[in-house]
Amino acid sequence: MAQQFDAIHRALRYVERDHHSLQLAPSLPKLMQLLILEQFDAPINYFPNFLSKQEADWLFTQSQRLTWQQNQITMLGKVMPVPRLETIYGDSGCDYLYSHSVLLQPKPWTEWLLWLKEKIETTTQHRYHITVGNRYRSGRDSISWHSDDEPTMGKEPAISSVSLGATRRFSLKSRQDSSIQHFDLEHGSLLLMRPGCQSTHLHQVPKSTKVTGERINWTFRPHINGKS
Ligand SMILES: O=C(O)CCC(=O)C(=O)O
Repeated sequence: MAQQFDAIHRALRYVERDHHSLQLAPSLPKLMQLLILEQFDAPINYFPNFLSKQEADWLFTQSQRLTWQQNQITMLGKVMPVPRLETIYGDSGCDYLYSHSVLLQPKPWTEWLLWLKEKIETTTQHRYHITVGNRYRSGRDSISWHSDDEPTMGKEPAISSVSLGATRRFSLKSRQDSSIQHFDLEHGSLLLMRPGCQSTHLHQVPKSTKVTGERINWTFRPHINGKS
């Protein structure tokens, strides 16, 4: 108990000192990570052990067996490859266009993605109609600052994100004061970006020279044409 108290004290001192760059490292006890999130009223919830190790390993292998593609994105009139691989599954008629240039057309749900969707819906109490997969082959792959505000998701969507494989840093930037918080997203974890998060914050998964392993991320999203 005394030890836990000590750790919490140390974390809070750190938070006071450096609250513009709050870093939640996996080495911090989970309870403390939650406490710090609470303190900053971040528009997210993090569930580090959402999946068991066995479930996460199995889902990672299943995900790797799917067909992935590298899409092209147009930015400022220039066409370039998206710096990661992508795929999408979901209800029919729920096409997803992002950055006005990349159109993703869902394949029908697999059994195991449906299982994952239902598990997430039970935990978060939000409904989802599509899931976009991001495959980061190594630390060289990334997603840059953005918010997910495509009109097909409806107003103020809740977005749930499951991480499999290598741990990657996820950064959240306030639109109001540009303060940035960093979170390390671990194998088998769930990150919920609550309604409102997309209008108050931007997020990214930056490139990293330290990460060599592969990570797959599934973001579950609502869609206005959703059937379920
Ligand atoms: O890989 C992640 O954790 C974030 C993915 C993301 O930001 C997105 O798909 O919009």
